[in-house]
Amino acid sequence: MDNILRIAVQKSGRLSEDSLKLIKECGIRFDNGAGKLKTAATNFPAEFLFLRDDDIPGYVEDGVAHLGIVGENVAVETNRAVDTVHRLGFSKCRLSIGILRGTEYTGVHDLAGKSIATSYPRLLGQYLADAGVSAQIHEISGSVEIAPSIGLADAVCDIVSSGSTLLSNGLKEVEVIFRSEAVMIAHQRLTPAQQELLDQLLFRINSVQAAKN
Ligand code: PRT
Ligand code: ZN
Repeated sequence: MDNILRIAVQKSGRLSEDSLKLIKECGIRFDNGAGKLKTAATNFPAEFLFLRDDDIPGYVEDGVAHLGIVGENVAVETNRAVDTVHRLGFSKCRLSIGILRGTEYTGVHDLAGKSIATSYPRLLGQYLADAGVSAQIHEISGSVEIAPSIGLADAVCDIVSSGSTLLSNGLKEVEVIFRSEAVMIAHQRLTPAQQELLDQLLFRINSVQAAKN
């Protein structure tokens, strides 16, 4: 299995469609029959694994997958030993702090002593440490935006795209702490044959991206 690239992509979610589109634009053909967890390319030595996005960095670190496509937010938060080899330009979003709309806010120091609900404790913790602010991080895995209105936390730190989720939960965005897009991550100990295949793939991705600009 030395001369095949195993590429992990999100099974179903906001990254899936654009990830598969990019692969197709690179001229790589495969059959992604509904519900399949693994499929082989028919005209390139690659296999695709369809996984939850949160699991992809760990698989790439372990070498179960050689490459993966994930949001940079997930790549950084999971803190796995992988290399980011390319920025892909889709699934752009930001990780932001939001507070209840009626609350006065003059700057990040207003968060001192407050509790902030998030699924991104590492990124938030780093941001607060850099800002010299001591706040309580309340880790929750989903429906983060509801936390302030039900009294679970004073603020949230979550992914924002259009801003409509914040708005509909009575929140306002007060700090952007991280800007993200989809990235390609790679295992750190590829064989020379796999590295050669990765170079070929990156060459094709660059050509696809150049044609769009
Ligand atoms: O099932 P699996 O674990 O694989 O997927 P998931 O549900 O964890 O992730 P998914 O598919 O929601 O998102 C995958 C990646 O897409 C994220 O890691 C981000 O890099 C990127 N992305 C881009 C987004 C958004 N835009 C986005 N809007 N991820 C999440 N959101 C959510 C956000 O959490 C919030 O609830 O959408 C809401 C905010 O959207 P707006 O438009 O109302 O601001
Ligand atoms: Zn996920």
